[in-house]
Formats: sequence, C-alpha cells, structure tokens
Amino acid sequence: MKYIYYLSLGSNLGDREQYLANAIEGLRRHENIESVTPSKWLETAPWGNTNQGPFLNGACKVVTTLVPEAMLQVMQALEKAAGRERLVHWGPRTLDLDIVWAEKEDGRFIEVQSETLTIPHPYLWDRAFVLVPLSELYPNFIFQGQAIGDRIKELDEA
Ligand code: A4P
Ligand code: MG
Repeated sequence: MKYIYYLSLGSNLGDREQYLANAIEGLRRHENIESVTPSKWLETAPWGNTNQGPFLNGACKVVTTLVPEAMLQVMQALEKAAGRERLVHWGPRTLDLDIVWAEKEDGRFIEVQSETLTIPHPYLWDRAFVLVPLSELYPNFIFQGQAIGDRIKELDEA
C-alpha cells in the first residue's frame, strides 16, 4: 500500500532556503520514500502571530509506503536536525513540516484524528501560503466542493 502526502514547508529563521532544501534532501534519502516533488518557494508575511519575520514557504508531494504516524516521525526528525525548538505556538521556526492532505494510491483521501496527528490539516483551507504551493502540485484539488484556484482567489480578495 502506498500513500501520497502533501506537505507544507515553512521557515522564518536563519538560512531559510537551506533549511527547506535540506528537508527535501532528507525526505529523498529515506529508504521508504519513493519520490519527492517540491513546489517553488515563496516569501510570505507571517500569519497568526504577526510579530515575527517573513516566511519562506512551499509544498511537496511525497509517495511512500510509510503510514501517517511513521511519516510524521520522519518529518519531526528532520525538524530536529534543523535545530527546531518548540518555544512559541505559531512562533518563529527554522523548519516546520506539516502534513496538509493525504491520499491512498487509489485516490481515496485519508482522515486521521489522533492525539499527534490531524489530517486534513485544520487550517488547510484558510492559508494562502499553504494553498498557493499546493495548487502547483495539485492544480485540480477540490476540498469541500470548492476548487483550489477559487479558494485562493477568495483568500486574496479577503
Ligand atoms: N500535528 C497534528 N497534526 C499534524 C499534521 N497534520 N502535520 C501535531 C504535522 N503535525 C501535526 O506542531 C505541534 C504538533 O502538531 C506536532 O507535535 C504534531 O504531533 P508544532 O509544529 O510543533 O507546533 P506549532 O507551531 O504549535 O503548530 P503548527 O501546526 O506547526 O503551526 P502552524 O499552524 O503550522 O503555524 N505564517 C506564514 N506566512 N507561513 C508559515 O509557514 N507558520 C505558522 C505555524 C504560523 N504562521 C505562518 C507560518
Ligand atoms: Mg508543525
């Protein structure tokens, strides 16, 4: 059984581009990860806690046999390798990796609701910095009956 994960990547401390590039490399090196397709990176204004520096954000598509909890562990190891410290909720970070959407290889989407993992990501549909890179990798993505391109326009006008 294969899984397709769409990850959101973000960094707003230090060499942001290097942290994102290292994350992609780290995913690619994992023996149970078959492919990693990154989006372009884009600079974004901080969302939520606005008292911090601008982010470099992006997304990537991961094809793997790893189940969701195992995928999360791989991501957290990469965050740790980037020197990530969990100090402030929604605060500055060297590297943040979130699973925003997941599917099985037959296209059926995956829902997870556990202590450690919520998929789809609760703020998936509210954040242009997640949706703009995601739309590059998954242009025909539809969530709750709405096309991703329409949602991006709506957020842009808000
Ligand atoms: N967790 C639950 N569901 C997931 C999931 N789908 N993917 C748990 C990844 N992790 C998930 O996360 C806390 C816990 O969430 C993890 O231990 C995992 O078990 P965290 O990264 O340690 O903590 P956090 O910073 O409090 O939360 P989170 O969710 O990463 O923050 P956000 O909501 O992503 O906000 N503005 C811009 N422009 N760009 C950004 O990238 N990022 C944030 C962080 C705020 N503002 C931003 C950006
Ligand atoms: Mg996170």
